[in-house]
Amino acid sequence: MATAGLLAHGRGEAFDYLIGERTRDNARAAARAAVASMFLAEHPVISVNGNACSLVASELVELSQITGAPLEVNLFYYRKEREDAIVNALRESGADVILGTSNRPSATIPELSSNRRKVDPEGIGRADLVLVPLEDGDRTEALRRIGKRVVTIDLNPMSRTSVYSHITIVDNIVRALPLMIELAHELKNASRDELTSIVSNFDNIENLREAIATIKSHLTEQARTIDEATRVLSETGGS
Ligand code: PTJ
Repeated sequence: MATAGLLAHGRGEAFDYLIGERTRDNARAAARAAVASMFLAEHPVISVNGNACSLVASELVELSQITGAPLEVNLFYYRKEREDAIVNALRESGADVILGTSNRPSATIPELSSNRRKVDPEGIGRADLVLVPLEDGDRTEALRRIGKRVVTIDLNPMSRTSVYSHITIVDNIVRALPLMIELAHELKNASRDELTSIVSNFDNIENLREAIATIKSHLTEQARTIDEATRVLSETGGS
């Protein structure tokens, strides 16, 4: 039985090759809409799992501090040692309040099995928006069913999480989080009208289509590069 989900990163990396390992325009637009909706939300929360924490602990803390969205630990593969390791990493990066830990009160999300059904009543329990990076489809669906706005970061534009979220940033979390921090500094004094207009002009499904189109054109470009390399090799006498 698995005790942690380290493979998620490997799977994600494969998709990073497919988008060309850089932040595309569609991801930039989604990150802008994500940050704008975090500022518009009354109780935004950032959900932290093992993969997100091991890749971007300090950036999660920084984003939480600029947007005022508290951090909540929410684990699929719960073990007290994992929770402690995550809490330590977040604290070392300057986190003050950390919700969702076993010493705190807990509420339950219906229709979700596993430890993730437990949420902090002061965090995801009362949140109107939850940022759930690198998550699985069941959790995204359950959060939507109970009326939360869901924002995610997921390299796979075809995953259930990508499709079911209100806003999906199709990018590597190691690039997406610094971009969100930059955008949060830029938008922190924006008017509600400006933020609302950014969010209402964003269409997640259209954005996912763009992400898939980017993958297609990147693969076409790569195929041309291989053709060119083969031609050069044959012209220079390679066998
Ligand atoms: O820490 P726990 O116990 O709560 O476990 C977390 C799990 C493993 C359950 C959670 O991370 C998970 O569900 O992972 P998945 O379903 O394997 O991956 C979720 C999505 O994240 C997949 O669509 C991956 O392609 C994507 N992904 C993986 N690495 C990255 C990524 N997206 C952005 N940046 C990455 N570096």
